[in-house]
Amino acid sequence: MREAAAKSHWHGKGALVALALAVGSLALLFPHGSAKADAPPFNVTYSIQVSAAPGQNAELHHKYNVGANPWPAAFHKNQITFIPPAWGVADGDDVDIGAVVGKLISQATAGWFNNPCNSALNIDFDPLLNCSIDTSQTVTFDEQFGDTNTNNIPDGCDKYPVFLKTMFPGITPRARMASFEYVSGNWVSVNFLILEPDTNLTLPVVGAFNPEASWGYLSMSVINDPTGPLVADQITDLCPPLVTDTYDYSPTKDNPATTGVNESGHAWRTNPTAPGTYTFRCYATSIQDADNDDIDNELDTCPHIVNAGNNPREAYNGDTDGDGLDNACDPTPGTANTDPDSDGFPNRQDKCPLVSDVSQADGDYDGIGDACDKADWNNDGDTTDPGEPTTFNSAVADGPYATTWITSNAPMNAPVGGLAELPDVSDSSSPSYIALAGLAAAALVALSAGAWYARRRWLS
Ligand SMILES: [Ca+2]
Ligand SMILES: [Ca+2]
Ligand SMILES: [Ca+2]
Ligand SMILES: [Ca+2]
Repeated sequence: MREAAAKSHWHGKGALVALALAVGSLALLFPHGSAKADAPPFNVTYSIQVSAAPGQNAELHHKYNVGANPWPAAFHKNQITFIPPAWGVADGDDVDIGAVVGKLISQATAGWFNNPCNSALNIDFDPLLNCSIDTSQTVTFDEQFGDTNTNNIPDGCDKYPVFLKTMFPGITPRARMASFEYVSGNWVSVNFLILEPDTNLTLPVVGAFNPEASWGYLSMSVINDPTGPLVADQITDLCPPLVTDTYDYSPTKDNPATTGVNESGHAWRTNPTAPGTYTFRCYATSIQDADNDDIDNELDTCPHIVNAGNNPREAYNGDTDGDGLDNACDPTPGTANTDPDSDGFPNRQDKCPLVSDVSQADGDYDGIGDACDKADWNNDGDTTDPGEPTTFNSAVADGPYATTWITSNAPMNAPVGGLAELPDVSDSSSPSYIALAGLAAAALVALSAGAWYARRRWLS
């Protein structure tokens, strides 16, 4: 079942950075719109830190956290953060392609080789480069990692990844930041899209997402190619906790790989000129939970059977034979079989553990594969086989999900004596150190387990 998606993204390496402090703001967490009261716990925090005074070029540091306590907690699926419209946000065409504009440092929790989801997985995407937004010149996922024009900038930066056009048809971002890392034998890409305020999107499961212009620029990330085929690999689950630190540098830095070219010195993020209070917003949704047992579909090997006693973080918990398939839907709960349907995807990774589905297709993005996203999983004429749902509505994606909006009212420092006091960014106690705190996030939509944004795709 599920796994696939998310997990993979994270493949790789990395290390996470700890966050700095976030001071000074009030974080509000409130439900919005279609918030689902019965969704599994979804504990998200977000903070943002600005490193300089009004009017200055300044780094933005976003820290996003999907927590583990209380366990169980759902992982996220969609995440969009907003940079207030008063900020200066560079147009990608005004900055050199290949300029170093930031980094993403993450610490996720993974299950490896069908084992429980309890291993730290660190991945750094460093540096993030300013990359082309010319959607008429594209590369495939695989082509991103080449360098056909030998300019020491990956082709996925020189040209626009075609899968982003598939995911966001008709949309040209204001800017794109990307990083390409070779991790444990696999190439991994992350693409951050910065979209103009008021850009309308269609999100998986959620549907239409129409932000107000006053919320500011949308920022979100896409790990690997969510539109590509899933490939069985060693990471079989992703789950909370997840901590990510994303830095938007300003001014830009030189790319040391491009000899003879100095990409430094461009404004990338500029603080508002006026002191005041600015609101950062983060929108996040969780993965769904079809059977309301507080284990989200991506992690629940029995997504249609309540098995709340199973803890997918612990070996043999609710899984007597330890094969990754919970007793609640294991046809042979006392005899281990890590891939009973012989489709190459082990139980914890398989979107349908008991139905062979090499494609792992999941058309409604609910984390349950098409092959078993129905009352009669195996088409044998009855609906009483292990794992088959007792009630089922094929018209909707399975299960409630949590929707969270988090806002952070951030006071920008007032000028001192009529002038903004220059901050000492190495000293967080400096009176002009501006920090904005809040819950939830800055930049990634996609670091998620959801099939749509997070689907894994590795080079073979
Ligand atoms: Ca279940
Ligand atoms: Ca089992
Ligand atoms: Ca299967
Ligand atoms: Ca499905």
